[in-house]
This record gives sequence, C-alpha cells and structure tokens, in this order.
Amino acid sequence: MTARHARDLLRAFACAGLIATCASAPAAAPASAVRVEQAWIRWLPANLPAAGYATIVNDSDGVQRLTGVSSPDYGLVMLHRSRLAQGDSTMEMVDHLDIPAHGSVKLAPGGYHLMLSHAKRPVKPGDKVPMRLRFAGGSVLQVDFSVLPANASGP
Ligand SMILES: [Cu+2]
Repeated sequence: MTARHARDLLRAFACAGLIATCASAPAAAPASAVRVEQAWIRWLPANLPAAGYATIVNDSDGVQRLTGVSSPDYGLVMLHRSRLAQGDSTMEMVDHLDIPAHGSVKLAPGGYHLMLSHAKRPVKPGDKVPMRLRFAGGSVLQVDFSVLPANASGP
C-alpha cells in the first residue's frame, strides 16, 4: 500500500508539469464563508509522503473554489484524488476543488486528500501543521492540521 502510494506520487509528479492553471474561476465570496473541520494528517514513517484530510464547509451562497494549498512545514502540497480503476487504487492530481454553496466536501481516505511531501522538519504525531488554503478570488484560509499516527482513522 505504502509502496504503491509512493509510486503513484511519482506518477503525480510526472503529471504535474502538464497541468496548466485553471483560467476560469467562479465568483468569489469572502473567505470567512468557508470553514475547515476535523483537519488531520496521517503521519507515515521513514519520511514518506503523508496525507492530509479535512471537511471543508461553505456557508456562502456561491461556490467556493479551492485552488491551492501550501504549508511552511512541507516543500510540496498537492491536491489528490484516490480512485479505484480495475480493482487497483491509484491517485491523480486535481488542480482545484469546488465546495458547493451551503455544502461541504470531505477529504478522506480513499478519496480527495492533500499529499504532503518534502517535509522541512521532522513532523511527528502530536504536532500541529499549519496549512494555507487558497481560494479563487485570492482569499486564504489558514488552518492547523493535527498530526495523528499511521494507524489513525480520524480525529
Ligand atoms: Cu496522494
């Protein structure tokens, strides 16, 4: 599972250069209309890439488009989606994620997640990792993600 994850990560790196920035963006509502709940990271040993999960809630009347995520603790943060293809679990890079009006999107194992690699410090369970979520229109939401052990299934 872990080796496969690493392999898929390499594949995602290979794809990264091909993905252009998305030119179209929905009308921006204030970032305060978006909340992040249950933000956590599944830590993995041996400096392997970790996955970040959360529920993003949009209380506004318009779609909120997540266009990028960064963290001072990781050199690279990508938005990924895991999916089953012919019984094989693979990951693909996603360049944005729309949070529907008065709705939410859950980043969870087996689906959307943040792929965290190139750690800039020895991140370990019990830590908090600040994450900056950027939305179309330029608003930024900073959220602390709780780092949980490899066998955790959620906060
Ligand atoms: Cu991934």
